[in-house]
Amino acid sequence: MTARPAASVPAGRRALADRAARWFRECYGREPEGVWFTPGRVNLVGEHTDYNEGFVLPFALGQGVAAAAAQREDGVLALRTRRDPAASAEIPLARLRPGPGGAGADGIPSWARYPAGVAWALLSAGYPVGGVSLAIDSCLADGAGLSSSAALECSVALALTELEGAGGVDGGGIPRSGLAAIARRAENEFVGVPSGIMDQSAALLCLADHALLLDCQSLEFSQVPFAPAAAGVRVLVIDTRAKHELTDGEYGGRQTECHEAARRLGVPSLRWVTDVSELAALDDPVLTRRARHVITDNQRVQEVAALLRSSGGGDAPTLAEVGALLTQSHRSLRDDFEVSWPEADVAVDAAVAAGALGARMTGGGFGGSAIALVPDTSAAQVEAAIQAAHADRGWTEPEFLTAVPSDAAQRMP
Ligand code: GAF
Repeated sequence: MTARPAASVPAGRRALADRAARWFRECYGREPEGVWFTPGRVNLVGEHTDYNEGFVLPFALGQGVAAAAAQREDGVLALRTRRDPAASAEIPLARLRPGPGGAGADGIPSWARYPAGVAWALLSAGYPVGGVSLAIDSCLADGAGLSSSAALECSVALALTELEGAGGVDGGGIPRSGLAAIARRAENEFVGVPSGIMDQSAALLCLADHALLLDCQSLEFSQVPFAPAAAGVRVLVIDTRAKHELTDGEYGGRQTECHEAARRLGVPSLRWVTDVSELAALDDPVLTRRARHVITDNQRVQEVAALLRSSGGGDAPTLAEVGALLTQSHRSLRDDFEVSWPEADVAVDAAVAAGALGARMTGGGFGGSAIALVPDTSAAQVEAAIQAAHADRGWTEPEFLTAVPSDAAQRMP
């Protein structure tokens, strides 16, 4: 199934795109040829399952990253970000290659490795890329675990492919799922972050009022109706303000453990294990816990998707069942996979005690955001309870955002 973003443009996207175009004019003294917007994502359920060839169920946010771009004649990739105007880069395309250890081109700011990696991955896959000036702007907090890196990669990937012609992406040149794989390759091989395929797929394939059910083995996907607002329920995103970084080794460590568990079980990946009783064959307690999380979260993805489908996007009783599964997922990530962090654990407990239908960390873990499924009537008390629980511990005040399931990346009309 292909995903086509709707033609309408929400006001927040328009405002960000206009700001990115102004930033482009300030940087380069000319008009951009186009602006591409890519959303961040929330993963509803199915965490650390993507690199185990399992299932995920993310949806796209209204918030994201915009890239304003225009071609240039000198074969240079010029990069500017409004977040950090001093951290600019000008890289001759002919000199792009992954550095030792996957660090990317020497001497370029760390944020610029993502767009540079995308240009390198497109060239490596045989697609033409000419000189381009890019001006980036964002309304997503960095390090909040909402996939700002994938949003940056995918905005740049769309800009480079569409400026180069050859059909671009929505003109039929490269399928969106193929572009997701290229953006992931940029992150894995050029930047050196060993992420799975979920975030880039969400950025490029999601539909408004739906979550994306993605089989990370076959890469087949389908759209699952998810419209909690119709039932008076919201997805509250809690940025715990504990910064999330995938480069710090813990994320890669979990991958190694999962691959080792699969090897000892004699299967190509943990996707092939569907019953926790099969884990009796593992004699290592840590590997058993890691594998149990992956197996049970794959099951929870299927259960949540079935519940949402059967209720046409989630009525109130169904969302209560979904909420219970989200809280189970959090416990599994906390106790079996051990990737949650204190601020998320406290936020989840406080949210559920104050009336949330369920809550869990979202994304890679070790910092970032949690989500809570909250009836509108309890929203104020849930936010207040989380705020108070954090204040009692002397932690930075969390930030809240209501997540609206939104369309994937688009060229701004
Ligand atoms: C990060 C990664 F980038 C994803 O690929 C995924 O593994 C996620 O952590 C955990 O589910 O967002």
